[in-house]
Amino acid sequence: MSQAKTVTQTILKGRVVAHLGKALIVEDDEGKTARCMKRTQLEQPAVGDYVEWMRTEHNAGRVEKILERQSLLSRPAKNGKTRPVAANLNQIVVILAVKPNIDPLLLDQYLVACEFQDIAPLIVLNKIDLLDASAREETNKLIQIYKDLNYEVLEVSAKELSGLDALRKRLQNETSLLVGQSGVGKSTITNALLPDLELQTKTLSTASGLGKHTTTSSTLYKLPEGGDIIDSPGVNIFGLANITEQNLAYGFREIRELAEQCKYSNCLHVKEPKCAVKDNVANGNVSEQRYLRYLKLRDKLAY
Ligand SMILES: Nc1nc2c(ncn2[C@@H]2O[C@H](COP(=O)(O)OP(=O)(O)O)[C@@H](O)[C@H]2O)c(=O)[nH]1
Ligand SMILES: [Mg+2]
Ligand SMILES: [Zn+2]
Repeated sequence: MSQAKTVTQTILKGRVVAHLGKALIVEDDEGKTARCMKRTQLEQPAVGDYVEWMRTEHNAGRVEKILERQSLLSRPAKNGKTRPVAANLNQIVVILAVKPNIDPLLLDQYLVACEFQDIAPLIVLNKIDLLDASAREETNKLIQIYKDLNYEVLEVSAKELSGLDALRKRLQNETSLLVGQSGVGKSTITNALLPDLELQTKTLSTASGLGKHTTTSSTLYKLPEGGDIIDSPGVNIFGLANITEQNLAYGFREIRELAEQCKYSNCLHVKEPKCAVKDNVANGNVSEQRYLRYLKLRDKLAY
């Protein structure tokens, strides 16, 4: 051998900031981005993952390793598999619009998913500017149920830019995912929180080489105050797909807490005798509305 090939590839540290089908955008410590593929054997990286990668070309590379995750949010995919949506999330921001109305069943479904994935939820009520006195009263009643369960609830108007400072504070230095039905104001809120959204989007499209950044991809945006928002268009259906009857019960905080007082350790709080949950619904300690939604969601489980 005339000359041994000793090209030592430098291992770089980075974070996955966008996921576009097969390609990933990885950002290095200096904020520079590269379009990456993953090593063939490697499991699918998710947006938010901290990774080790190697440069293969000027602006391209290969992800070699996924560093330990604090959390991973997945959603159901074809043939019973799951797809990673976002990694290292600290919180899920559930956005609801007070008008035309809050859908409490959907809220509970989101909260169950958060409890199940062990990611802290933050409830944000948007369009507060549209509340009239009677709707205000109704909203307060509903929200009190969640405050009593120690859920944090913020009220904002993305349109009038009110309540946003409190929200910014709660997002600072966290990695958050915004979820909510179409039309509740996710985009309006994101725009208000990210003054340089357009620039960040442009940087990512350049890095992806795809020209226009596709809306079907998951993307991580940086908040000016520190912290990130992950935007994942397909995430609204992350719902109840992996959730069993037992997990659903676990996802209702008040039910989880009372379950150990039920006569049967496998009590599902439906028809079983000596059920502490039903007793507490009867005596008013547990919100009957929540309990009825628990039963409704049970019916929705695909079993
Ligand atoms: N009155 C009012 N309208 C809002 C507010 N936030 C968003 N909207 C409007 O609600 C509609 C849907 O908002 P958008 O951000 O696109 O919702 P998304 O589908 O969740 O992204 C738009 O017409 C917004 O202008 C708000 O705080 N108050
Ligand atoms: Mg939108
Ligand atoms: Zn029970």
